[in-house]
Amino acid sequence: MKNKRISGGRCGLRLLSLLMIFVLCAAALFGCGSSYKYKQELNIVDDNYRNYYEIFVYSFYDSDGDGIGDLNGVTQKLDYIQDMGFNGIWLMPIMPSDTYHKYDVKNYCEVDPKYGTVDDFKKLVDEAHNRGINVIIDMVINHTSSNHKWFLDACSYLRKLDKDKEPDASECPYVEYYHFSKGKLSDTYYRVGNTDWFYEGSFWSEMPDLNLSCEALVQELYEAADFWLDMGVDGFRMDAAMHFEENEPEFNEQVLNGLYEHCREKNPDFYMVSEVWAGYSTIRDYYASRTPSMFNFDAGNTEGKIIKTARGTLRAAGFVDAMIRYQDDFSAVYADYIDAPFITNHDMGRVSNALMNNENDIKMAGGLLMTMSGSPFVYYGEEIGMASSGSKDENKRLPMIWSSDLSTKGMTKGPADADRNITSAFEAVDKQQKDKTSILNYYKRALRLRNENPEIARGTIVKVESLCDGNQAAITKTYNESTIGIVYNTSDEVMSINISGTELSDMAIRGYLTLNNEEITLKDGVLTMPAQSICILR
Ligand SMILES: [Ca+2]
Ligand SMILES: [Ca+2]
Repeated sequence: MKNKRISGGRCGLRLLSLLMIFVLCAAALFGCGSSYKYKQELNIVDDNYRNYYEIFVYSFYDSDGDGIGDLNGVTQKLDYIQDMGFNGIWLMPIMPSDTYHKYDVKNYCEVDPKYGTVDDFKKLVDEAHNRGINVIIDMVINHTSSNHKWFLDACSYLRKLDKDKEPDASECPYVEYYHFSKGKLSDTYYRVGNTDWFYEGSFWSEMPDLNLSCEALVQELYEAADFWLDMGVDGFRMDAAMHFEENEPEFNEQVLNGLYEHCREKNPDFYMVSEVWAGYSTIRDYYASRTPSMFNFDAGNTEGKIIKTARGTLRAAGFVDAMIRYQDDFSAVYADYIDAPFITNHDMGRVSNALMNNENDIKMAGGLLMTMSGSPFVYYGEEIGMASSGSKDENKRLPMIWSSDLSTKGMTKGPADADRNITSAFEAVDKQQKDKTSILNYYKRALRLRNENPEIARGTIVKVESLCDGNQAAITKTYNESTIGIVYNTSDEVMSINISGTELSDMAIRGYLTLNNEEITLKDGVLTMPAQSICILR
């Protein structure tokens, strides 16, 4: 009866407000993020602890419509990269090469024409620096392309050389740049034409190995480094560092250190991260090179500690123990080390595949990575749970999915030999940006937490013993006399964790990561943590 007296207009208003209340209640119930009240001021320290984004330029963003990603495309996406919270990018090789992946260089002082020009690169570096983003590039010095002028000249010299004569470097200096030998020294040696000469190609016949004990070659590589440093490059990612000379780690460490110190003369803030894809103790030992970072293949890869913890086969307490072991072991070899953890990279199946497209586990993996010490590296597409397929390399390097509409500007066509019709289980960037509970927005909050709390990357870890048990674990991290707490619940259940009487008891919630933005509360010393959640306290 009452309703009859209300005019149509007011009735509409009341319905509207009821609807709004319903929407708000639903949002609160399903945790749509409206309740997060812990956004802090940014506190980004300008040093070599950074949040890196690994970019395969070819598959990232195409600026000129030829279907191949390029440097101008990366420049156009710097706002996206910055908005996500990254303050460093690693560009996979950009130097001229005949392969799509470009890990076989033809000229160390040029940009591959498919990617753009030297001027495009300078512009990219300047625009990145304007946004506080450092740029590091892949430096591939274990081998060159078989079409590098050095190798072509050396081979043509050897072809003309009399059978009974030894090569003379004063006639052709490049014969000393590679590992040439009379006779096939191993399975990875290949014949030069129809001569008696062979060369080492440890990865592939078309990637001849360089001889890094040749002083003239090393000087040329230093000059190449100067070329990139002069354009403002902030660091190098050193490819295949343990293969410079097989089974000669001390020599390889000297090569790394020599280049690092050379670059530091020009830029004292120069950064270097090296690929030593090996077991844990080998990675640790390479810190004897006294260069900043080794990729942490113990934490990363599809069977690494991060993915295992996200999957639940390693528990939170075990994950924390691993983090402390990294800290103790790496610092014992090199006090100034910066750990370089990652989940996967361009050589591995993607995290979405390793975790069977389980969105919760994918988020958990991102959260674990983003609370680790050092400089985390995120492979492009990880932030949207992009798919890979099988063991074929091309299928690990598919086009970044900016939109589900493939005709959208900037979409690349990807490597020619990649399988078609590999579908991602998750939405494209444009949709995930609008969805508060997407993987992308989870990463964004995780990166934000790092950018609010410099202790996460730089702090010295101490375990809170009494809170470490199975799927729950807690640590403190202290940097510049400021201490934060990090508490993990890696289980599928809500946990009540009593922090009173521990090192965390005087702390308050500073921020958190939950699967779908559910709240974490701290009441009377008890943290209530939803399934697979991480809480930062201070
Ligand atoms: Ca292009
Ligand atoms: Ca080698």
